[in-house]
Amino acid sequence: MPTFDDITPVLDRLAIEVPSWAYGNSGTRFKVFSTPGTPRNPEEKIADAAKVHELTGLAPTVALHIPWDKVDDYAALKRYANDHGVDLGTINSNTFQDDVYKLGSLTHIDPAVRRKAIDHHLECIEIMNATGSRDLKIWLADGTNYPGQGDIRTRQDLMHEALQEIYAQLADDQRMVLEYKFFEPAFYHTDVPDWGTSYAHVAALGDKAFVCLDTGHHAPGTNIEFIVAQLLRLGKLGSFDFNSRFYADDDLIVGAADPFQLFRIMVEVVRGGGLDEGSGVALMLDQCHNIEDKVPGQIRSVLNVQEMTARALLLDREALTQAQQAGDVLTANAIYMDAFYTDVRPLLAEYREKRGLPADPMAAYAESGYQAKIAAERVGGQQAGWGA
Ligand code: PSV
Ligand code: MN
Ligand code: MN
Repeated sequence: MPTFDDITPVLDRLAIEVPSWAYGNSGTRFKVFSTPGTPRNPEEKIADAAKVHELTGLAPTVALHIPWDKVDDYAALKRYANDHGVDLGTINSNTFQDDVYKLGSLTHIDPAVRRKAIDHHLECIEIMNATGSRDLKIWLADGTNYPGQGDIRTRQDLMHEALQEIYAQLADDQRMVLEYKFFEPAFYHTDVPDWGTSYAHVAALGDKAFVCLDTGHHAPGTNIEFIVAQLLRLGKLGSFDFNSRFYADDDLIVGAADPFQLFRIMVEVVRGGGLDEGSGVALMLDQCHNIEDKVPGQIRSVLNVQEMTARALLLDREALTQAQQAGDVLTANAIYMDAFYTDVRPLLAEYREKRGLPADPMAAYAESGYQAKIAAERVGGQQAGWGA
């Protein structure tokens, strides 16, 4: 089994991007509860994200969502982030909140609507040029509710054309990541419902297009780590949206519902080179904190990813391969489970202290007074965007 010292170089480069929208108020269609101290603008979301990074060393970048995070001067926003010790990351497009997109955006039958949706993505690329962001992330709410409502096949063709136009505007060092989701808000069919559809589109686009895997976007019981292994094998896993779910797209804290699943995913990420130096696999969170405080919710999340990554790195691969090759089912499974059951928390606490970070970032946050400070300073915080 590797020692903790063996795995620290990989832990040192672990970076988890946090989403700006995790710091805003969010909820369900029943109620959006507001939390004292909720950011009122993109700068305050970035300041909160910077606090997460300051206490964990794990979250150096913040993803923006346009137009939720629209500002006049993106270069200035980048400077603001840098002054706070973080950087701006992925730019997320949004073609799901405008009335005009009721029947689709990049797949809409009306060319004028498709034009508007394409132009929005071109504007996102302009923003990426100003922020220095590498990735444009596209999640489409496009789909239909009733059989016969739209021509599924035509919509695929329209989407391909639209994605091609957007892709053509990417600079050499920029990428597109296309996210899939099996249902919601459309209930009959979704235009990018699964990894295979996303893969087919990004493969047709070219080398700068990849799949984004959101862990909450699969049917219950789906073997997500298999998809991870396959996409890494194909060289097309661009990024993760981490969160956890009990039922649908719950967007709960990653590792909260099923830590073993997170471990299994990280084992495949490690196996497929996703944590190697220069790997193109971006680890991001896509979460909402409906009832818990948002900053410590994000701290908990990045720590959960770190913890399961450490356990995955401790897997004794040599012994595992031997057992697999010998057809020794139970020994192979025991080796796998040994890594999962290894309590790395004390070692991680020590590891953090050695790097000048708090041993317990959750406790450090509670003691920092930050929550009380933002609650006093910020009145009338923003909703994350859902239903806003
Ligand atoms: C909607 O399901 C969603 O959660 C997608 O996962 C996107 O990544 C996110 O919203 C932000 O657009
Ligand atoms: Mn997502
Ligand atoms: Mn989602």
